[in-house]
Amino acid sequence: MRLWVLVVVCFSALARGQNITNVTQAQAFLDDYNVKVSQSLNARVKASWAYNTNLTDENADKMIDENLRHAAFAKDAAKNASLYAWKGFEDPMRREFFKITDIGTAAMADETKLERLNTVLSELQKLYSTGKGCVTPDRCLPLDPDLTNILANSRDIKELEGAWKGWRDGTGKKMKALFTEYVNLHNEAIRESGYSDTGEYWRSWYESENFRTDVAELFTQLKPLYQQMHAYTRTKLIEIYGKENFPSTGHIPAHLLGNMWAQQWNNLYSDLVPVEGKPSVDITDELKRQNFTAVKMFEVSDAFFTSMGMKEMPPSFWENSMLEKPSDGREVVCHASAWDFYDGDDFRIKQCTEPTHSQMVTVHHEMGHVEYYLQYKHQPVLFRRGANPGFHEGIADVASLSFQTPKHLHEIGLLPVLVEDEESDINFLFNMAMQKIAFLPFGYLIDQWRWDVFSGATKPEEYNAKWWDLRCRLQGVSPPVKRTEEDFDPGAKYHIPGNVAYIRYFVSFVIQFQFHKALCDVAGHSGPLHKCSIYNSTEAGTKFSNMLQLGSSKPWPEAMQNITGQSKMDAQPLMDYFKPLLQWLTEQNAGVDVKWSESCPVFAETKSAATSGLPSGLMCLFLVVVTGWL
Ligand code: BJ2
Ligand code: ZN
Repeated sequence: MRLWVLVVVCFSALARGQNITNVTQAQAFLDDYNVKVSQSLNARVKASWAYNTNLTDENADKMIDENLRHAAFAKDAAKNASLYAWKGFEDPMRREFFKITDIGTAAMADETKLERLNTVLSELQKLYSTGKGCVTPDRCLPLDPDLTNILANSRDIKELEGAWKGWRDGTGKKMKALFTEYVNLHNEAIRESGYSDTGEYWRSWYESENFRTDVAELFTQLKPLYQQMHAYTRTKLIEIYGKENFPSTGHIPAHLLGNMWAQQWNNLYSDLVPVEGKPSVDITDELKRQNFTAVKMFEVSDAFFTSMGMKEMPPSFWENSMLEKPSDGREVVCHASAWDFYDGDDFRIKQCTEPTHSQMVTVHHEMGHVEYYLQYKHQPVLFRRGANPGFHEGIADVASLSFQTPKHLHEIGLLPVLVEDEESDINFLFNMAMQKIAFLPFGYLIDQWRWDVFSGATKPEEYNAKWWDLRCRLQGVSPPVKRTEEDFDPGAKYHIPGNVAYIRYFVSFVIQFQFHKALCDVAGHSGPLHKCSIYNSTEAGTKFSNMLQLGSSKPWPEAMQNITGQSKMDAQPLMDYFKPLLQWLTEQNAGVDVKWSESCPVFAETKSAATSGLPSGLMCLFLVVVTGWL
């Protein structure tokens, strides 16, 4: 009798699994799914926006409820989709079914655990976004705009050190336990959806067996360029701050590069400018002089896209976005982001915009994301994504490669004087390299660290040490003050508590030059790539839009082929773009060892290390007492 029951159960399970082959029925399922998923995502994103623009406990609870409700919806839809024999369908139907079944953390069966994961994530987000850094014990400041400005503009090494350490004490240090819990819960959830760990799941978005080796090879190929930038920057910074502030290992102390994470160095442009006496290519002063408001900065960016015949931001964008840091006392997530509300109508940006060159680049970046959302909004909901996450980021940066060319800035009145000669070219390329080349090892290493954390190769008791191993080895930067496992420096970077994969940015910084080159060709540009601007080119706009409209409906190599004529990631356009600068840097660095030691400096070696322990007066007293006692 028991055996009979078992046979019936197994048979009906088999019958339930993957047996609907009727394509018309499958299409009806997809149509119905698209209506429902759009509503479900819209409600979820609204709750998330509410929390991100007002970090209260009440908004956190609502966001968590919405996340759980949507997870239940996704799980149910995945179950229903698995009734279809979708693996035998043709693309794009097969592809859409796959995406419905690939539900990430929503696969977690234990609802209490899924709720806990969501709670941990909202707490991590809040710790980061409300964190303050104490530059001195009685001077505690938020990241935006205060600590950001100190890192960008102060040349007082003690103040820089205070801001750098203060931010890490005020954020990452408080996250270690929560982050460890998040890693375990996230992995557990992801394993239930069939991946070995979260890193494997994140890499699956690139749909390539070779993705890890592909990015490693690109990184190796680009390393010589970075080494030249690093060596030149180090020489100049030693002139500014004195040799005693630099370790003998060849590393650059991480607080001296103009940015809280030393990820992009262009805030040092005026200190390090290759050829003095030329008009600046940094527009910060001009934005301030012309009293640029946040809205004006976004209007300038909007005009860039429309000049190419691309889509303008809809009225609701201007009504609903948060383009400035609120002054009503609300705590918000200031880290800039772009938002798709999945109703085909509501698209927003949230940015605590300041009138600086770096922020103008970010304005274009976020608007580039929204342009992608607008272009693919007709696609089924699950194809409303980048061809891969690196595509979304690369697309986001394409406009600003043209926007920043001195000729264009001059034309739109943001560079008062235009000088076009080889020396000015070097200055411009140097500013771009401080953004693009300086970023490469940073963009590469974050997920090298996280992939090992998720796989378990890196244990919680070595989180910070492994982080600094990578920072020292790959980026050639070292901590200005001693670090231990009491610290959790990865947590001081938005995307770690924010649960946002990062290799997308490394991919982006390579492929955006492929996109730029392809669009410049279509725009009829001749001459060096770094001089090209696609502003006003409707030919480039059409080519660009056609690719964006694909969303993720096809595997990314097809989207790449569509725009560049070839299907692979390729570092050559980036190298071509910077070729004149590489030659110039190599000449400047003649006779300089452009390398640095593999491992971090041993702490006592640096001046800061010596002074960061006991104050020297106290240390002397201690030695006198001990010697006397002996
Ligand atoms: C400033 C920028 C992100 C971005 C935000 C936060 C995380 C994801 C989004 C997504 C977009 C999308 C950022 C810019 C270059 C390097 C990196 C950094 N903020 N995100 N919703 N950047 O990519 O815009 O807006 O649709 O996928 O973090 O480290 O500063
Ligand atoms: Zn982005």
